[in-house]
Amino acid sequence: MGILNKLFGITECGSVHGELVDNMLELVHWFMLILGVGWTIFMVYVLLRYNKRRNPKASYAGVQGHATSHIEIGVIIVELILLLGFAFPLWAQRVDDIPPDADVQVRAIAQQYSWTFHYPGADGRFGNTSPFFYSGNNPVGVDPNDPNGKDDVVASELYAPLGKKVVVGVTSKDVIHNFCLIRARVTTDANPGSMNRVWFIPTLLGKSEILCGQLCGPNHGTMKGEMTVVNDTEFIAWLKEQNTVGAMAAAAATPAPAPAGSPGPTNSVPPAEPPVK
Ligand SMILES: [Cu+2]
Repeated sequence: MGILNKLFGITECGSVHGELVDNMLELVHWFMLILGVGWTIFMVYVLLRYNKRRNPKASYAGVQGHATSHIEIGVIIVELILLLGFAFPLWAQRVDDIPPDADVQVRAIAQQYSWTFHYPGADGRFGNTSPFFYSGNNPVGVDPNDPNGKDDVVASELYAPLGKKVVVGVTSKDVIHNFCLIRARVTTDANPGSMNRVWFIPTLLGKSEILCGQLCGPNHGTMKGEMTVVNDTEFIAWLKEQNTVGAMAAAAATPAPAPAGSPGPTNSVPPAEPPVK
């Protein structure tokens, strides 16, 4: 990691492409540092050189040379190269060049103020989803009549296998949020009614934070999720332990008796919503 990135306390990078993001960040910080120091020196020089005592009479002609214009044009050229040469292509690779052979497909569904994750399950196919199907027992809005959706996995955490291509589809149930995975150096808005996709290859095992990167309401600051990167076998084992859409629907249809020793009746589960045509 570059000196300035380290100085500013940037989170350790945990994705393959993240090095490129960090390099650009380091470069931009150096560029801004040079500009900031340069302009500060120039300002101090102007204050001393053109003070009232040394220049009792104002110059009506002003600056005659073109040095500052040349510096300005130079700065614009460097900024254009940074933006068009590095930033745009890097971003396009994350959001446009989605690999068709992704190892893991997952959807991150934002709501005030939490994240829910939706995996396609053993068949590798997501069930059809619609905002009309969102309910307490169907937090990812899978069509209850779609057979592809029965084995879909619902989780409150994001798990990802190390070194694999992970594609995250991001959407929202209510307002605009932002899926911000700092360690993996990816972020994209969560907009209701659309699915923004972004992808990465995790390179660091362990847990890291998922933040909401858009001011989405009074408790925006508490809207945190967690990503855990594990090895392949642990990932498959974890996936098997999670709730499925089919199991949640079945549990809702037949309320289980209260477990022995439980403190009285629990909150009743509302009946499933009728399918919307
Ligand atoms: Cu949010």
